[in-house]
Amino acid sequence: MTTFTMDPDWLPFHPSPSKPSFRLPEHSVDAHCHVFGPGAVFPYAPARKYTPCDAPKEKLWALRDLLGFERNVIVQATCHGQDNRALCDAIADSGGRAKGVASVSATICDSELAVLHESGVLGARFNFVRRLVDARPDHEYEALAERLARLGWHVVIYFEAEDLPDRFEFFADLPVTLVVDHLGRPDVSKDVDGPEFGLFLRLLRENENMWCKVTCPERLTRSGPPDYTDVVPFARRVVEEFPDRVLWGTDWPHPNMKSHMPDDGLLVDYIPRIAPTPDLQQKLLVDNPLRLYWPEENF
Ligand code: 0GY
Repeated sequence: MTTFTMDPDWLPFHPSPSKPSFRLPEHSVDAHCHVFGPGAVFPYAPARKYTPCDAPKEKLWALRDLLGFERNVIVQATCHGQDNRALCDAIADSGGRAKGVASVSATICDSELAVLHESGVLGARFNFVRRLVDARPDHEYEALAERLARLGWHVVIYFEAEDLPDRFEFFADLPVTLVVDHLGRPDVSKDVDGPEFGLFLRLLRENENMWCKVTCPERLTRSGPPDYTDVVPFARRVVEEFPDRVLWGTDWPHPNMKSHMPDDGLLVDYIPRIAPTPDLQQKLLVDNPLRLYWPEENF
């Protein structure tokens, strides 16, 4: 049995999150969260860029119930590389209340993709954040995107805003439904009406196959918790302009946070600030994620 020691500067998830004041609508989905290990059962990848603390499925289910979510979308984290066993184990344990987004290699064969699909995986993540993964050639992503689209999957893309000008056409040309992580990671000290965020809004405007997670104020903020005042205009702009293509999630257990560890209950209380009406909340938390991840239920 391999044991792992978390990085010395690793911030563990909040030990006792508060119960939110905001009452989530019925059937709400936490559409971006992770499971880590436990490393003794599901070893972390040799090529990982960080070693986290274990964040097993049981803790995720407890958080789901405390916050008032019904379901989870678990996104494969880079510390597990392309070994999706911890993810699939969690989905299998969820009683139909979790779906997954995997990480897959360019050489994955159709039968392996079929096994993931059967397990409840409906998407793959393409990660372009250099501190998290080594670069892969674009043609690998293009070929994979075509294969995944045929399966009815979508692709989650994670990138930094400063890389968008170079990547704009590449993303626009990927022939698959795309979901952008964490608002495209804008620099929120800049103007929400400025050219940088304007480019991101243009990407969403010109490509109706693109969705956006309005997640991670805790990663983007400079003004800090719990109000994340500087992130609100960015997230709210996207929610209001693209109400049918937005998703929300906790990002528990919040990998690689350095400034602070959010209280997940207070993160839920932030939702009405970016989705101020019951109609927007229903789309963000229920209708959109169910349409993407539980299409078989025809809500
Ligand atoms: C996130 C963000 C991060 C990490 C990962 O897969 C990952 O390792 O996603 C990050 O460090 O920004 O989405 O949880």
